[in-house]
Amino acid sequence: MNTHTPSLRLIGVPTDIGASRLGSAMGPDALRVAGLAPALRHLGRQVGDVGNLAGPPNPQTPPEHGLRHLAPARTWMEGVHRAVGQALADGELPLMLGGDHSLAMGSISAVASHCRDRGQALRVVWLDAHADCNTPDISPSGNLHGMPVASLCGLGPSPLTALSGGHHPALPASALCQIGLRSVDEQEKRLLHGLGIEVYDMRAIDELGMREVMRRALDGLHGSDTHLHLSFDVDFLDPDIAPGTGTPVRGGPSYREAQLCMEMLADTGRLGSLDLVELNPALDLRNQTAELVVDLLESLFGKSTLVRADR
Ligand SMILES: [Mn+2]
Repeated sequence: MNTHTPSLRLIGVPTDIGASRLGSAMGPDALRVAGLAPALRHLGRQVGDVGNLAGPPNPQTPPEHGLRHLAPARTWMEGVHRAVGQALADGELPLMLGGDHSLAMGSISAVASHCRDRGQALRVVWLDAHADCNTPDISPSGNLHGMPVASLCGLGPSPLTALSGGHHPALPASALCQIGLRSVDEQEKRLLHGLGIEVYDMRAIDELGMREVMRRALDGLHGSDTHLHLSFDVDFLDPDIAPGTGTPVRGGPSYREAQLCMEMLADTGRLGSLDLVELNPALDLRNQTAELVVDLLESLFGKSTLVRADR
């Protein structure tokens, strides 16, 4: 079982370079204002905040060859990749404070390299309203935050797919599991299907219930040596409870469903790294979405109502 409890390393990634709507660059500070670090310390965790990574500004230029902002976005991803690799090498748990979801190309490629070097299995749980599985050929917008899943699975231009030390693809599609999807582009559907990614869309959550979805998604993790990476897009949540995000889609998980999701992730004891992305304070109401995220992350890091016999 997991005897070592790693320190958490908060890493701010203040950029919206992969998105159309500006504002997720302010996400890291909104999470700090909402009291993320003290809340996690209150649970007995060691928490260090290394501040924000630096990177190029958002040039707000139109797509070239189906991609927007490739060169400066790649600079951000390299910075994220290095910071995550360093945190893992230091035995800490990197927690990315996004920023838009394009940063996951940097973080997950680094996690995948780390696991490959150690011969450790990797499971990536991707909570999102969208599949983020576009490529420049099929993307309606050219925005990079719609492409991390395809890029990590080896589809897309080499500046994006080759982040994992030239290892191609960064990870097998079978390592990924997506939960909460309810807005997938037509050609993206075919790509997802072709890659064979395990997907639980909102219909699956309706029909099976969150408990059974999470049981399947986390099957085999308890008591294993698997590294669990969580990529948590705020638009996973229903916009009625989480309005502070750039691409909201109605019909998402409720507060209780999201809590159960976090509690079951915590129960595995395997969480090794985390992206928290697409929080947009410019669209939020009195920071309520950031506060909700802090509440959910408390559950993710072990807050529970009762002493649980299974821990
Ligand atoms: Mn996303």
